[in-house]
Amino acid sequence: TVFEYAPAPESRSIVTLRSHYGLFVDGEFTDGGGTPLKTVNPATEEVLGEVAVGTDADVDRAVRAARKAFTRVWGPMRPADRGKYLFRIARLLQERAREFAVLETLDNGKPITESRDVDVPLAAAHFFYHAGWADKLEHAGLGPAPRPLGVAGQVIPWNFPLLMLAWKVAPALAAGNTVVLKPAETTPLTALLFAEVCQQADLPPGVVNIVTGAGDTGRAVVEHADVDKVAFTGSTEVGKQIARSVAGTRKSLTLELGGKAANIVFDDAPIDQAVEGVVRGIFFNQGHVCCAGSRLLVQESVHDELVASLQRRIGTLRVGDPLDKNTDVGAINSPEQLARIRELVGIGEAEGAQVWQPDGELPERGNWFKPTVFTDVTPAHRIARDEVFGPVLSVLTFRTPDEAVAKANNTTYGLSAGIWSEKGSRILAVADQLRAGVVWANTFNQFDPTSPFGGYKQSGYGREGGRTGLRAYLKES
Ligand code: TXE
Repeated sequence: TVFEYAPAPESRSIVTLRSHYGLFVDGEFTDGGGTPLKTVNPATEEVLGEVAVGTDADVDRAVRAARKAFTRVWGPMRPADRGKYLFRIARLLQERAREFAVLETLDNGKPITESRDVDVPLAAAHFFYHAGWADKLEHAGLGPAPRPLGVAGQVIPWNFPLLMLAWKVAPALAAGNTVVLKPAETTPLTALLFAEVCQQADLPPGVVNIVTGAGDTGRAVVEHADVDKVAFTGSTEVGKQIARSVAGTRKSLTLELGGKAANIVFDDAPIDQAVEGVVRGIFFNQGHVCCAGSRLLVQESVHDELVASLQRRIGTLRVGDPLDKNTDVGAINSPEQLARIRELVGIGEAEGAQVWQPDGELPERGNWFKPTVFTDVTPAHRIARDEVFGPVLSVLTFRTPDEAVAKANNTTYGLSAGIWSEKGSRILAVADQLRAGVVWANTFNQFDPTSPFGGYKQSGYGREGGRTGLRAYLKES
């Protein structure tokens, strides 16, 4: 299909790294007032480049550029013309797919097969999908004359840098808004390459502004008085701070926060297929996934068989060089994240769960963590409750469907869940009772721009993707 246009990346020589990267404001790359940050390849510890840091004044410049573009150009533009720009961006993402994939892998540490086959094609798919919406919003059942909100301030994390940008920017632009986006401090490079794509597409200056920096820059975006809408994906802790700071303003807010998903395997599930799904559910992207299947709930009668097959399969996973096409598990994105994973794993051992890791050496340089499985886990253990955001699976058991549902819902989060069973009626009955924004059946971690994604409880509020996702960027009248 058209989205599968992504030739195999050869090597990092396809990307040209710069020693210094600027902010993208009003259609141009400019310097930032803060002390620049270094962005590092987590697999080698090599410094990839120095990146400008946006101050409050830089964020203000970006918001003013976005406001001007909204008022004068993007807002008044014919919706069909906005759609053409989105199509152009989508095509350029496909044409430059290799470059985006290699750059994403260098900056983030994820396996090249994932950035090549998942992140980049899905980012392009998001722009294609939303390009189609631009001139059809009045037919979307969102009220008689849906209008854009204005300037969107968007803050994104480091686990899917380009894809999270696409989830935020594509619907905002399709609905007629302009944006100021702050990428995560450890993974700014594909957002800056995206800025080049905006220039290449002749997108009017100020429609998309990218302001790099850390939490202070993010806070400046969120708190800017002339921002109409805030969209955030990141930690629950920062999400709560943002909700507090936005409360009492006229801004609208969507939050996509953490998760602790249950992957429920019934005794009638095809075991081999379930093992693949459980492995994909937790080790995809090193487990740096908000909807990762980090709690395996397995029916007691098949526990031993499933855990044994799981361990055999994990033993075949290759951990290492993210640019190698045979790699299954790449590098942990930052030393800070590695420290968080180590701490929680240490707590898991101290609390009495049994830890298992496959044999094999990890590379000496860089941030690495072996695929890890905890058994003998109880619902009270921290590793059963806290988001690890790493390649760490906790295995719990259940006897009846009711017990599975109760344990799956026994979490402060509610982003996703998985069910493995041959029985359709059981899948439907259990799915109905799970308090999770997405429930997968006999599969896991499937994404599509047409499907709304978002959470219950402390996983946040609002949805991204599909018709529902557009609501977050429209005044419905
Ligand atoms: O997140 P932060 P961190 C979870 C995961 C992980 C933990 C910490 O459990 O271990 O969070 O990760 C910007 N105002 N998730 O510290 O700090 C920041 O610069 C505005 C789950 O990286 O939330 C970055 O761009 N912005 C999650 C973004 O917020 C602020 C993905 C996310 O960083 C800010 C990431 C502030 N006060 C982590 N402080 C998911 N849902 O997928 C920071 N930022």
